[in-house]
Amino acid sequence: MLTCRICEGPLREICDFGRHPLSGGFLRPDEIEREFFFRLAIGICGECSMVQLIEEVPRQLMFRNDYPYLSSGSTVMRKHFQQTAEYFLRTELTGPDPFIVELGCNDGVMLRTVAEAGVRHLGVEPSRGVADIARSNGVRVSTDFFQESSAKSFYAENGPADVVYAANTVCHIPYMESIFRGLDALLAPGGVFIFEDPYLGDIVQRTSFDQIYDEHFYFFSATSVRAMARHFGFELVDVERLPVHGGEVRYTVARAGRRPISAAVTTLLAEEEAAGISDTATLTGFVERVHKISTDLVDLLEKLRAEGRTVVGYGATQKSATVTNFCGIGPDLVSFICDATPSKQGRLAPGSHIPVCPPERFADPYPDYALLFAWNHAEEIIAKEQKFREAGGRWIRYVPDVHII
Ligand code: DWN
Ligand code: SAH
Ligand code: ZN
Repeated sequence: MLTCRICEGPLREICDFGRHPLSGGFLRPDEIEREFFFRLAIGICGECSMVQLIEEVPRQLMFRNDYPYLSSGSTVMRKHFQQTAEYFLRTELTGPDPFIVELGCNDGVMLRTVAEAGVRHLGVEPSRGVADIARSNGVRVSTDFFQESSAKSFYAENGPADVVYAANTVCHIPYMESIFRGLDALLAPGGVFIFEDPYLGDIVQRTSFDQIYDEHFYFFSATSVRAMARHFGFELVDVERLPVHGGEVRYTVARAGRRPISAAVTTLLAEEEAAGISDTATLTGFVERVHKISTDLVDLLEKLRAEGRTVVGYGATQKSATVTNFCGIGPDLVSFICDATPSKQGRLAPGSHIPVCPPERFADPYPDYALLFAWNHAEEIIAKEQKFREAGGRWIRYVPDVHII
């Protein structure tokens, strides 16, 4: 029997997406032969409602020295994290000598504002390449994985943390028992653990199935996070919905009984109950819509190819690995993908082996259609690439359904 990675309750499989590569595995041509694959499938726990991957990919394969994602690549996200830092500086970090720890600080997009304010901080970032960029931005970083053992040494060296924060990182960590033991060791008695991740409610409602890939192990809801916090002796005390990355929730967790539970928690729990977020019918409906998107997208791309239209991808996102590999989209349907990240350029996208090119290739000449893989950055990218529209180009989106804009 499959069991839940949080509470060991029975896990029921919801959807099998088939064989998938590492979503961050951008390849040189000589690496194709050795490409790693695993079974991408999700299930839901009958006890705690946590939606999770069924197979776990070893962390050292994903979070490597050459981890490709740079958090500062979007103006909207830079602003989001600057505002987040400013919010912490004026709320939780106002004591005599406050201390904040960030898990998965990446290139220092959030902590650089904290560092500039002269506040004690520590970024925990196992991917050395991005950790080095954070250091060059004046951020103090440990390249350990956060877990019970490293958390205990952070405490021994720095004392208690007022805030432990993580964006788009907690959902990447299967070993949650070790994380909560680490939090118990590191957090001040009245400290808080604040984390934000893609929200199951938005994934289901928008059919953003491309949020499901190797690194995203958990798909959180207020219902499952409340149960998880309880299971490890903590309590969910606040939630806030965020518009970034296609819809996220920021959860605040404290030691049980230390903070009042906000009305927002009660409201979101009630909304999830009313929407039947963990019901079989809801999840079956989601899977049916995923199959429809896949068929519609491939039909559209094949029709455009038959008409002799040119189609390229925009944004070599890790999400796009799920779309290309699940739908079976290769260089015959999407000739290349433009992406501003230097380390992805000149490589082949995982599994699909679609070449990744610098954004300058986009206008040289403009294609007839651009498939917007970075749909979560739509506003920013469409504004930046206004000339494409003016030249008669059209964007293709596939979330919440396949449409041309
Ligand atoms: O959870 C995760 C999120 C935070 O980041 C990680 N597991 C991995 C990664 O996921 P992703 O690759 O799906 O994230 P994004 O933010 O959707 O990626 C956007 C991609 O598009 C980047 O490669 C940068 C690129 N881009 C671009 O070329 N021009 C982005 C913008 C805004 C642009 O103007
Ligand atoms: N916080 C950034 C980066 C998210 S990508 C943002 O929101 O844009 C996820 C990051 O988590 C990667 O940089 C990865 O190296 C890091 N990570 C993965 N496992 C971790 C762990 N156990 N402890 C700390 N960081 C981890
Ligand atoms: Zn469970």
